[in-house]
Formats: sequence, structure tokens, C-alpha cells
Amino acid sequence: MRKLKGLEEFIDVVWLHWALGEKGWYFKEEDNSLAKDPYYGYTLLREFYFKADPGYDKRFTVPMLWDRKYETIVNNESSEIIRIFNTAFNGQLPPEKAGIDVYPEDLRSEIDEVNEWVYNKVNNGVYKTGFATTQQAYDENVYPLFESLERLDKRLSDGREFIMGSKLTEVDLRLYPTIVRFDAAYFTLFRCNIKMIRYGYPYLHKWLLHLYYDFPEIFKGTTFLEQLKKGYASTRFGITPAGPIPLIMERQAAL
Ligand SMILES: N[C@@H](CCC(=O)N[C@@H](CS)C(=O)NCC(=O)O)C(=O)O
Repeated sequence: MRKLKGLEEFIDVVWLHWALGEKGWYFKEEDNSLAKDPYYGYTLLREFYFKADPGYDKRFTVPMLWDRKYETIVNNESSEIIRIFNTAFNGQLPPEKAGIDVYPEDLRSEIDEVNEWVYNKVNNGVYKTGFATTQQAYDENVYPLFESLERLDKRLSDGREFIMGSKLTEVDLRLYPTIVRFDAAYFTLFRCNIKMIRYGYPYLHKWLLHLYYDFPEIFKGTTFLEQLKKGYASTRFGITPAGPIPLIMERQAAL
């Protein structure tokens, strides 16, 4: 969203290390992460949360949008950050960037409706499936997840470019991170293994490759699959990745 709207001048990105430590996300000089955060020299994400509110007692999650002037958290909910970025800087952006609207008025009710099931059954569905500790919980989530992938594939089968039609919207932006990780992480580690995106959902796979390869600044350039794979495989579940690390399929081979 930051790249799509051209907000680089207003919003810095500071990456944390891909591993989730005992005390949550942390900095370490490896891959995208610096040894420390460049503003305060913090080594843990939680330090920002405590700076904003010394009594903070909830989860220390990413993404987190920090206001450097007021030295506090603006928001830590990705769907709300998308909406903020969609309009908040329009007054300072060139017309071609200010004109980009991923939540256009005429599509709002349909976007809200699609977001609802995509979030519950796909974005959150992979987590509910992966973290299920009973067979019943697994079954209750894994089937709706795959029914929803089917539904998305069918939707895209009419040749539309994006989920809502001819316009890139927040629905695409919200769905992309889950789909791009699906085969590499969720299929195996989270046992979301009824079908793979690349073999089971041709239209969804085509949509994914279209975003990834045809808008490289926005998608490919902000997707770090190797780090993601290391994070999912090694940190949370005690599984050492044997390698090789799966990557997105070459376009040539897929079409
Ligand atoms: N509502 C948040 C949820 C964010 C979230 O759960 N982030 C995970 C990483 S994908 C996290 O930071 N987890 C750290 C933890 O649970 O300790 C959003 O979607 O923006």
C-alpha cells in the first residue's frame, strides 16, 4: 500500500527479524532487519508498545504504524492502516498517486461483503486450521477455507483482472499475503493441504502471478519468501527447514 500510493517520503519501513522470539518480534542484523531500530535503538518491538503506553498488556503485533513526531502508535491493524494510507496523504501527493483509491465509493458495499468472508475463511482461516488442536476444530475450518478458495477461483474465471473486476482494490491487497504464502507455508506447516494454489486453482494462481510479476514494485519487491519460509518453518514449530526453500513458480512454467 505504501508503494502503491507512493508514500515512501512520508512513511519509513523498519523491518524486524523473521524469527518470533520469547519476547516477541526483535531486531537482529540479518536479512532485512537491522541490529537495532534506527530511532530509539530498541531491540524489541515491545519497547515501542511500552513507549506508547507503559501499562500496555496486550499482544505485540506487526504491522505497527508509529508516529515519530508524537512518539506513539497510530494503529496496529493492517486493514485500518490500508484505509489510512488510501486517503491520509492525498493532499500532498501528485494527482496520479492521490487518485489511486483501493476502496472506491461505488464498490464499498461489495468490498465489505467480500472482505468479511475472505477474512474469516481465508486470511484467518489458515490460522484457525493451523492452530486447531482438535480434529473437530480442524474440520470446521479447513473445509470452509477450501470452499472459499474455490469461490475466489470461480470469481476470477470470467477473465477479470482483479477480485472486484477491473480495479485493484483493498480486497486484492488483503488477500495477496495469504495466497503468496499458501503453498510455501500454510499447505505443509498449517495442514491446509487439500489443494495447492499452483495446481488446484488456475485462476487464483494466474491472479497471484499477475500481481507478483506485473506489479513488481508493489508485490514482488515487498515479498520476502525465503525469510517467510524460515520464519514459519524454524521458529514457531520447532521444525528445521531441510530445504530447498520453495519459491513462487516461474511464470513460463505456470501458464
Ligand atoms: N490485527 C492484526 C493482527 C496482526 C498479527 O497477528 N500479527 C502477527 C504476525 S502475522 C504478530 O505480530 N504476532 C506476534 C505475536 O502474536 O506475538 C493485523 O492483521 O494487522
